[in-house]
Amino acid sequence: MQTLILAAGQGTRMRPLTEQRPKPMLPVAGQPLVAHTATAAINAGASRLVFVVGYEADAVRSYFGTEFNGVPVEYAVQDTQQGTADAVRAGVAKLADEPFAVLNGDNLYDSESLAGLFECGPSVGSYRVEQPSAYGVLDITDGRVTKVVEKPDTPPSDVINTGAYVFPAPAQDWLDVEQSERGEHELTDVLNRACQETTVTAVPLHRWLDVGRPWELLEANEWKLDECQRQLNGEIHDDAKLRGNVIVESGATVDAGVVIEGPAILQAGTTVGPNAYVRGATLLGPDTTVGHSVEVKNSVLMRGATVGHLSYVGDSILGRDVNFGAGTTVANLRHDEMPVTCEVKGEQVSTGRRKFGVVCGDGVKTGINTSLNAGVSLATGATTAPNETVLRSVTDD
Ligand code: TTP
Repeated sequence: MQTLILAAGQGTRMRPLTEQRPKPMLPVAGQPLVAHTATAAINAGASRLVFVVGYEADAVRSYFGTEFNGVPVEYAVQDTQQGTADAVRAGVAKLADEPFAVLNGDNLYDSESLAGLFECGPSVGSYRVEQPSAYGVLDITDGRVTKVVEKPDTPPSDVINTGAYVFPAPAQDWLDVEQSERGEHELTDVLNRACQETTVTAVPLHRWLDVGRPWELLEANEWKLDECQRQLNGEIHDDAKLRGNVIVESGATVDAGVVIEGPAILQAGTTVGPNAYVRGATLLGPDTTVGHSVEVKNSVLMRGATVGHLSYVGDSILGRDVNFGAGTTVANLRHDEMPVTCEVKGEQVSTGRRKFGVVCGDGVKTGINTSLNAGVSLATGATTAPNETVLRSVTDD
């Protein structure tokens, strides 16, 4: 199945983490998010991948090159991000006149379900949710999709569109759809046309995750870290205790007195300890440092991030080269135990999580004894003074 992977979006809801890189290249269990999408597609039978790239396109190109896991890779460029139908229109120029699959490059899918989708003819991956009104909802009669309705007040079902499709070959000529109310050319309008022209089947996916907002990056890491198998290749002190599925890559160092409870990955160049505690689903990216008396729980530290001494980091994402001064402490729980909120495009949004810490853009530096409140987001390059307490997000403005 020739497969288009949409990876051109600007990822504005994921800022500040997407200021220097496209969202599909954010790290998930030691690989870019979209590498998991591509792997699932290949395992499901993708014979050829075409990435539609745009925003920060070179990052995608240089990671995948011309072949990925034995499957040829090509690229199509979407110059301005005018919506998913527009992205597919850019991509079909690279396709043969045959049926084609489309996947969102910022979504995680399980391979088995995608295999079912690829075998099903015209189809859309579906997923049951408790509150469908926030999604594109599928109207289904006898297993056949009759239409998809965007964010309806009265949803026709509790089954939603996952952004995974198989279109018939003629759909390559159906992409010239009108702009929607939000000013984009939407692939769901093409799906609606397909529902009129042919039989479109809803294929339930076992597992699916849309990674649009920062806490969903933690969820993606929780999912994929959970699938990792223990593998100890780095330099590990005899006095360190590594429990469960922990991966220590060659070139990573674990010093005396360290306790690591998996799942966790320590990528090459990482040093942990002495006397540090790493737990939960944690990704310590390449060249990161977790020093003496530091606890890191259920977090993602991107390349070069440093938490040197006497600090707590929980349920958080630290961008590239972030540096936490000694004694920096992250809050990840509200006193009222309500879900933590986080700023997304200027608005406070519920993360739905009882535990959520902070989001730090690349190059953030905290002064010693900084306290960061739960849900705070710090803009790229933001700094704090010693003893500062940060209660609200710091944006570029
Ligand atoms: P979205 O998540 O809707 O858009 P986005 O990735 O730009 O993020 P945000 O809304 O936070 O700004 O996109 C769904 C998928 O489609 C995703 O994989 C990116 C891709 N896409 C394109 O390739 N081109 C586009 O013009 C748009 C809007 C999305």
